[in-house]
Amino acid sequence: MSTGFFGDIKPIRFEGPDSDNPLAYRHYDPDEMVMGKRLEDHLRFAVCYWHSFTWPGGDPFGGQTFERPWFPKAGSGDTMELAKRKADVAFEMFSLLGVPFFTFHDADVRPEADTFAESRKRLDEIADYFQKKMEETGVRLLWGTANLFSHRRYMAGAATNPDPDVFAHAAATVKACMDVTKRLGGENYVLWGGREGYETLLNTDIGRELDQMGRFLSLVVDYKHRIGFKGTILIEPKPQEPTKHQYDYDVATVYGFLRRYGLENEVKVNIEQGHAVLAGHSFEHELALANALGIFGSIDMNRNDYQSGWDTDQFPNNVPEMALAYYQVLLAGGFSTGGTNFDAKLRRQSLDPDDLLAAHVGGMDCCARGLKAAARMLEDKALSGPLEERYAGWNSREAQAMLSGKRSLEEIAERVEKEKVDPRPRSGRQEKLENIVNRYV
Ligand code: XUL
Ligand code: CO
Repeated sequence: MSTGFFGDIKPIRFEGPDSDNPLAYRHYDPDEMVMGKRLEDHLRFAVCYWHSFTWPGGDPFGGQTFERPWFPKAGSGDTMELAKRKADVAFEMFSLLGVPFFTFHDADVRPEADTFAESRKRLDEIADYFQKKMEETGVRLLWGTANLFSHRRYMAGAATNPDPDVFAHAAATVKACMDVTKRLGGENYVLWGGREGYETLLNTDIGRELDQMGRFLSLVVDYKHRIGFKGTILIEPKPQEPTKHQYDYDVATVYGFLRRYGLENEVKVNIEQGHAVLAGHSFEHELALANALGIFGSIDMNRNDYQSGWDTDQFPNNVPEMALAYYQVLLAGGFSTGGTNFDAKLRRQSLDPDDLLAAHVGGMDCCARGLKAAARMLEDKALSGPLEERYAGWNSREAQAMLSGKRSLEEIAERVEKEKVDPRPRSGRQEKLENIVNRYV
């Protein structure tokens, strides 16, 4: 039964590139076969609950701009009734869009109660409600997560808090969220260290805080195995915001952290485009590095404004950027448990219900175009051919002997003199390669 929130809008369909219907897919045909796989199974789109249904449109200079029937009225508190109304509209939107997945934090889906036990009961109750909706609509859970950053108890961090009671509270919260994620068949569990960092070193012991964070993550991994959760545990790197410095700065930093605590085979990364940019990298850099280190998991597909310098969480709309990103995803073998989560929010002036739909439709179309361009580049060996050629010298027996540790520094030096080794510089052909990419996008 329709909630009426979106008026009489019909489920959004693929109408092809010539359609001028603002609420139709032009490039995302879920059934289109790309490299032997359906487009829906390549992209594995997910809508996030928090930005689309919980965020009121505020910024540091002003509060709520959106009016939603499930928001508490001024002066009255949030209720489970409203939470269920929100869920009705959320699942209606997932169905209208035809996305296979959604994602949520505990705080997005139920109002917090006065005690931990009551908050947990509310989460369980909403999970029951979700379970029915998921059965009715066929929408699945890409990942669940805990909000360990909004409540004031977490202002100095969750796992990295100087107060062990906060650590314990956060651990209990993650346990509850993992239980619910498992129950709902979630394919991953995400940890974003929203306030796992510091504002000033004057009150911070970094070594101690990293050890706390390592212990916390080990507890999570142990618990995952104990309850038989088959999903992937993912860390979402971000360099700063809300804290001045966050410990999960970027993919390289997270990998170092995982290695230090012996978790590099247990935990992968959820890479967000905007976070990559905040860290001074490109999205494709972070994706390529995660793949090279064997920790690529999933993506949050939302960009920042390139001028503002903070995390604006906008829907993607740049096809060449998407093509390079999905090129890396395809090189990594595509998603297994991961997917494309839109951790993206409307601009605060986009008030209308159909703005929510249009934003997702445009983002999905942009990703579909990018992925298809990436697949064509891959199938044509447009970039991999020149790349192979660039490293071809390493296929020789002597080069392989050096690489595998069979030659000492002295032996290498001896050969350089004896064989008069005299390397000839070769062009990196960057512009030619950039021109090739532009042929595909
Ligand atoms: C914040 C962010 C989070 C995580 C989930 O920048 O990206 O929404 O994706 O906690
Ligand atoms: Co994110």
